[in-house]
Parts: sequence; structure tokens; C-alpha cells
Amino acid sequence: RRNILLGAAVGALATPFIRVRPAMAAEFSYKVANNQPLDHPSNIRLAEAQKAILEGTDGRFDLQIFPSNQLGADTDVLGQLRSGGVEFFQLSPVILSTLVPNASINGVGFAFPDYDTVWKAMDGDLGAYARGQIEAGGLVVMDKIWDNGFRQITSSKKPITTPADLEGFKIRVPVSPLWTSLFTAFGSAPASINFAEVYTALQTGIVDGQENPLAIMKVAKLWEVQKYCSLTNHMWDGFWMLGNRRAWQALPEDVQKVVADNFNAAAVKQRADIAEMNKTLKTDLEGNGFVFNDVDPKAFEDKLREAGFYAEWKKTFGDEAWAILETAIGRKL
Ligand code: X2X
Repeated sequence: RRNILLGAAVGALATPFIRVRPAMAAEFSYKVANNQPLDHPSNIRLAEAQKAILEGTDGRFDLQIFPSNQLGADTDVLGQLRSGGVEFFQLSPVILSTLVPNASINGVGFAFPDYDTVWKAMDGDLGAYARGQIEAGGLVVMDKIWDNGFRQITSSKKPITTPADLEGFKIRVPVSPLWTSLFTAFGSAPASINFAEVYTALQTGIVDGQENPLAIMKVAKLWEVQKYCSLTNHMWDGFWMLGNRRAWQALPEDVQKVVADNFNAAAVKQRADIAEMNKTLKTDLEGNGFVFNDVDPKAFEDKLREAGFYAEWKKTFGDEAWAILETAIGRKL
């Protein structure tokens, strides 16, 4: 089978960092890729899931974990997932929108006030809507989304305290029309760069800033190349566990169930890990040299509204998706 050969070629280029070898060759040996460093809670919980799946399938299913963009940058790995070169991929819904446009509905600026609202929405109707779009787009998606977090803006040069500070700001954004649009609405100069190149882009000064949740900034050591961190909470972002449909359908139902149950359980534990980290991350990162400031988020949201951001995206997502979002957050945007 063509995709097995392709998989073997990819495997030959990179050895998974995390690997529990089954006693005998497993019947199914599938790869999972993500962009997060090895010590991010996602990879710690994936390593546990790998072991539980191997045991739960009596050694039939061997999961190989490729963290840190080891198999390529996100937009490349999305291609590998579609072709079957990679069987599973953890990806931000907002980046996934390059393939499934309405998958990015959770990324609308300032939509979510807090984590309670996020999990109710993503485990409820909004998540179900997004998963429906993803399945219609030809991919498999697990029920539980993993946490990335509320995104904050960093800069090497100056704190962002008002929307005006974003004018002309050279900021890296992930590859996605929604991200570009959001920062264009602020008058910034957004550059679409995959996460695999972010540290270097900041180090060499191709961009002055970036935006990410604190957990990512900590484990990817972005504090080495950034100074100011503005707590804007401008977007909540997660990671869907996506699967290649043919590879998924090749698994017997009992194996599918063990894999899905363990991925979903790992996601729920990973959310709790990030919640725990969030209690101390600000202090932690201050210790690493970050200088924090708070902002008035309403001023930023008002600026987006003035620039026509919400009107534009309501049109792009359509009335159905927009209504599900507004119901989930309990207000009009
Ligand atoms: O690329 C990013 O900035 C990251 C790690 O947050 C995502 O995967 C969207």
C-alpha cells in the first residue's frame, strides 16, 4: 500500500523521541505528530496514552509520538495527514481552517471570557459543529479538544498597552486567514510563519513580536527572545486530535475504541495540567525576564468592531455558525 511506503520513508528520516517498544511487532504502527516541545503537557499525556493503548490492545496498536515539528511544520504535516503519511495530528482549529474554513470559529477575537465558557462550548454545540465541519472535510476528529490556551502578545521592543500600540507592529501569526485578519484590523503588519520557525524569526528580528498562550511561551523558551508580555487574552485556541480517515477505518472497532477513549482521556487530563501551570506561569516567566502588563480588553474589542472585523467574519462563517458561537458565549459580538 502506497501510504505504508510513504510512512516508512518518513519514519526513516526521524526517530520518535517517545517510544515504548511492543514485545512483538504490532499489527498497527501509527504516528502522531504535533508542534509542541517534549515537555509540554500534551506530549506528557500522549506518552501515557501510548502506553495505555498498547496495553489496552494487547500490543496490537503501537503509537509513535513525533513532537516539536519533528515531521515538519504544521501546514506541511496537514498535507501528510491528508495523504496518510501521518495517521494522527494535533492541530489548532484556526490553522486547520486552511483546509476546513469554518473550523476556526472558536478563534474569533475576544469571544471567550473564561475557561468555563470555553469547555462548555467546545464539549457542547460549538465543538460538535466544528467536528461536523472537519468530518465533512474528510478527516477524523476525536471528541475532546486539547487546550492550547488564551493567547497573549509579546514584543521585543515595547509593551502593548492600547490598540494604538499594535499599529505598524511586526507580529508573527500562525498560518490562517483569521489571524492575519485580526491583526490587520489593528493596523499591524502580520507575517504568517509556522511555529517551527518562530523562535528563529524572533531571534533574527524578522518580526518584533508574536502571540501565544503562556504555557507555549514557557516550554518553547520564547522568553529568551522576547521581553514584554501583554495579557490581552485576545483568542482562545486548542488542538484537535485529527486522524486520517483511511487509516482510521483500517482499524477494527475494538482498537478504534481503545485509541479514541485514551486520546479523549488524555485531552481532559492535559486541560487540567495547563490549568495547574496557569496558576504560576506569570511568576515563572517573570523569573525568566518577562515584563507583564494588563490591558483593557474592551478597548481592543471595540477597535476590531470599528474596523469591521466582526461583520466580515460573520459573513464569512455564515449565520448558522455565528449563531452557535453567540449562543455559546451568551452575547452578541
Ligand atoms: O503556532 C502557534 O503559535 C501555536 C503553537 O500556538 C499553535 O499551534 C497555534
